[in-house]
Amino acid sequence: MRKIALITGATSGIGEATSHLFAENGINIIIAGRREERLSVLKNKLENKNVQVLALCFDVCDEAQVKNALSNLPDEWKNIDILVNNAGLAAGLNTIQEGDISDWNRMIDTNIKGLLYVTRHISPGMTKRKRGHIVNIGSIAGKEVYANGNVYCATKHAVDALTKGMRIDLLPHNVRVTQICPGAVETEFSIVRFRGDKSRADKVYEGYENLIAADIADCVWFAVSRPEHVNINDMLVMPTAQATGTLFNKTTS
Ligand code: NDP
Ligand code: 8X3
Repeated sequence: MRKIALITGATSGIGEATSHLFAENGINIIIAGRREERLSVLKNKLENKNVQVLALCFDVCDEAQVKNALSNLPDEWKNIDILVNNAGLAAGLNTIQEGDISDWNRMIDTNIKGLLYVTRHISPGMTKRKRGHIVNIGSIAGKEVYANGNVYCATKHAVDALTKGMRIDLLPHNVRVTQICPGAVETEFSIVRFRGDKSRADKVYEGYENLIAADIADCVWFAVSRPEHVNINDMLVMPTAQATGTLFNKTTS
């Protein structure tokens, strides 16, 4: 029987690339995000790869929406084998003393509380069935802290801690828990961070070869396709030209 995966943040970047790779490997997928039109286009593309797709439009920050979407799944979609907690964002890049409190709330609500809400609704099915795999998308920002990254880094450090906590709590239930921590991946991430300022976003990726979303999708697929007795705990995946959150080997400045 085909496995079922739920991928949050499937409308763009890493989540979208992971959805394609899962479909190519015969996984039926629940794709989730807030942008309905994108979900519908992606659903069609994935169905052309001969898998079943369910599109769920909800905001991970809104616990009522998460509950409504995930507690009313059709029977054939209830037994989720793989949860990829990918939805996330950075908002702004500011010192703590100049930080925008609404940016802080968005990052905390999405990257921490959203991940928790989705996990809380999906993990009981996994513990009941005594199988499942949760993959959290962390970041280099969850391993170190860089200037002006304060709250985003804190949210990704929280993902790091939650991944470890989940692994301990789910241990008796045979549920695997993995964290994938990317360095710089060119997606819509920086466009969102800089509120649609595309030229500022483009500069983040200038002068070196950044990762692309498919590189991270490969890592997610590697983790979930290991034999059942193997758990990939944590993968920190950087561009060859990036050593730390902020140190790059750039050919141009
Ligand atoms: P994108 O901006 O391209 O994609 C982010 C995805 O998250 C979108 O599909 C978006 O969908 C979804 N999302 C954001 N907020 C919400 C919300 N409130 N409810 C539901 N879905 C939401 O960025 P990436 O693909 O790069 O980001 C994916 C993950 O990877 C994030 O957790 C990010 O922190 C992490 N990451 C990214 C790195 C990078 O350099 N790009 C490096 C390290 C980690 P929609 O807008 O339709 O809701
Ligand atoms: C996204 C990468 O370097 O902006 O998590 O923190 S970074």
